[in-house]
Amino acid sequence: MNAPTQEMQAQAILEQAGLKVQPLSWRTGSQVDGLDLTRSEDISESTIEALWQLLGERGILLFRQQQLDHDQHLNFTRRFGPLAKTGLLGRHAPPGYPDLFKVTNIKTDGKRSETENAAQQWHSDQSFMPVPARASLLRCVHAPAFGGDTMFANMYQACEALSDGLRATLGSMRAFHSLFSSRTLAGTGRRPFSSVKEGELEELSGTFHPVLRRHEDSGRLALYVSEQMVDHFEGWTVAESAPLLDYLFQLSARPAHTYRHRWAPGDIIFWDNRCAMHYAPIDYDFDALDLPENRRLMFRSTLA
Ligand SMILES: O=C(O)CCC(=O)C(=O)O
Ligand SMILES: [Fe+2]
Repeated sequence: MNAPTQEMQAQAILEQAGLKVQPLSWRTGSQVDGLDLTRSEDISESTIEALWQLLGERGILLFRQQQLDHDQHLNFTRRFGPLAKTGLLGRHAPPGYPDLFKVTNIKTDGKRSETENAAQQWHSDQSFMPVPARASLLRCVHAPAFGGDTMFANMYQACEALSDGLRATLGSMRAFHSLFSSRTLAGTGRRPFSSVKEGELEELSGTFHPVLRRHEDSGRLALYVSEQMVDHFEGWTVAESAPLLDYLFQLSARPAHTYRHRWAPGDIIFWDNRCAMHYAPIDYDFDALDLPENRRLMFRSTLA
């Protein structure tokens, strides 16, 4: 079945259930209105399946004006499957909720937050693990008065934009994903998790994944390399890989392949890590984090 058909089918099921579905951009993202996520147990199985199917086509789903607490956030997430192990992110969980990841720039006792810049480069969550997270749900509690956006890239579109020749070549290649790739260090000058201790590094030692991956639900091919995690192809040196990787990163981040979200408290974005990447540009005054108008507070749940 081709993509538009699956997408239209999912959308029709949601509309029959009384929901409104609107595209966020031409190819990426849909806003779904009419659901009350505080009562996710009341959402029918067919609606959950259609949401999942639409997510696999559109890469992200946006729900607005949802005032969820942590339990409601996790209950909604669990409707789609088991939660991912948080691993190292567990240290950034709110008290009593080990399955949530707190992303904030709010200081604690005058100390800067380790997650203030959690998405400093394009990435797909947990791609450095042998079995990465399928999807993530990020809920906005506070957003800066301006900026604090998150960008999403449609990796199906990136794959479709390749020539047949390059797509065929990439189809037989694998790339090495690691949280401490030389690109991360070069791009930002610092490790994303500065407090990682010896012994925890094993979890982060990295792994190979195919450069093109077939999405298990949609059946479509997506490009699967990211600036934050990938610095070389299997059997290639970092220097040899760099030009082709640079090309692929630039291709995937083309404006026509992306959607940029301006957050409002109550927004929840559900993204599919198998076909979308994300990145949070620092587009507000990062030197004035003490100002209330710069406060950013989000919580993420993650599907295994
Ligand atoms: O801060 C953001 O907008 C995204 C953070 C992030 O990468 C994540 O929660 O996975
Ligand atoms: Fe992320």
